[in-house]
Amino acid sequence: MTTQERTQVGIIGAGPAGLLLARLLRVHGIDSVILEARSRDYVEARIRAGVLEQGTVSLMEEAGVADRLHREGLVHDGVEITVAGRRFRVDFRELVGKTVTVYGQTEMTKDLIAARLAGDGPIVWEAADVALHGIDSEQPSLSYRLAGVDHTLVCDFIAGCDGFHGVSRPALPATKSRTFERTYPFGWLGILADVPPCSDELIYASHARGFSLASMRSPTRSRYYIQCALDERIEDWPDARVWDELELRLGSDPPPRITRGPSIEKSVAPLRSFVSTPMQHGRLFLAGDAAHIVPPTGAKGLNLAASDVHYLCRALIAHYEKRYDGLLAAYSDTALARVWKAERFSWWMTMLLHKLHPEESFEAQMQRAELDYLAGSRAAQTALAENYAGLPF
Ligand code: RFL
Ligand code: PHB
Repeated sequence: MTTQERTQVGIIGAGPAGLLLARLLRVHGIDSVILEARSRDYVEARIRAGVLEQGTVSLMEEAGVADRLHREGLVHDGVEITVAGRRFRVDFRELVGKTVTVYGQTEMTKDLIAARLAGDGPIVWEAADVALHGIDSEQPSLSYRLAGVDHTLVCDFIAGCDGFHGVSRPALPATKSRTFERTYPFGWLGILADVPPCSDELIYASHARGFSLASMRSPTRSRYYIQCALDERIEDWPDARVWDELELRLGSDPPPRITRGPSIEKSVAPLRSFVSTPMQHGRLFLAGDAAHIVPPTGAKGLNLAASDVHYLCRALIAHYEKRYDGLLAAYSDTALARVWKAERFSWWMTMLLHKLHPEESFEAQMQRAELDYLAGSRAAQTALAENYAGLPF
């Protein structure tokens, strides 16, 4: 038996891109159905990003889901950078008049799911075998299976918000798409612990033993990362070893006040830069990690998903409210112009701060010179601040 349903926009994926798009469309009276492969518990427990640009916060406001974000989010005016034990600060507010907000992607996801389920429309959890059909036609559709029953969802448009491993990007015709990729020869080992953060702001540290980052989720929850080998085994990193390594790499004068505690999550993630162009074909539009990946060093992944959603939503509103399709036709070019700049910034931050070259090599000297330049130049710090706090969209 096959059940057939209809909606205006069929959205694949209940990550931040899919959920934010659905919410913004609802605000403008446009219907959608979200198909999500995983369970609600799984999606709400996933630990990921933590830093929101002002533009992302504004979109959450526009979506009417920013109350808790404003209550609990931590507004940061800048970041600290430690180079071989010497610490300096980049002041976003002073240099570019902007701030960032520390609020977990997990919390943002929970807020968006709660709003959706309060009457916005369905999220089909654990939708199996989602497949796209007729993206070149005016009536594309999505098929999926739920609890053994086959369903078809007929829509006007499909939004592929299903992340890097989803089914949307492979549905673009191979002859018309092109991908660009760079992998890095290291990963990040991350831990989450219910201990107070070691500093009021994030600390990015470049050290002879490798990069590390001190971040946070709240005044009582810390998130730390260390550069590690790609094949690193979590079993080889008991908590005590992680804390010892963080103390060495984050060490500075005065030293940060690192409070140790049991980890509540520990994982290794590879670093990757990836862009698939174009981000649309026929009636299929990709947004977020489905179309591009950045290494986490610049804290851009979630924020890029948000800016894609902004452009796509604006284009769909123009279609439904004004019967104007120019913005839809330009979606990929518009989104990619911002994506490439964020790719460049994330690649640059990654290459600047990680241990990549032998100590005595020319490349290591270039890295030191660039870090020294950043530490002492207002112009260099302004460029970092402008990109980290987020280019306009
Ligand atoms: P997501 O979050 O991957 O969501 C995609 C959703 O689609 C579902 N899905 C499917 N559903 C139906 N059918 C299928 N066939 C499906 N295949 C997949 C998935 O289950 C999932 O629910 O993509 P989205 O929405 O584009 O959001 C992107 C962000 O999640 C990502 O860019 C950020 O988390 C990246 N990132 C960071 N971004 C920042 O802006 N600031 C940060 O500080 C930051 N830190 C990070 C990060 C990512 C990390 N990891 C683990 C990759 C730190 C880490 C460690
Ligand atoms: C995080 O808190 O998870 C985080 C913060 C900044 C980054 C990456 C990750 O650059």
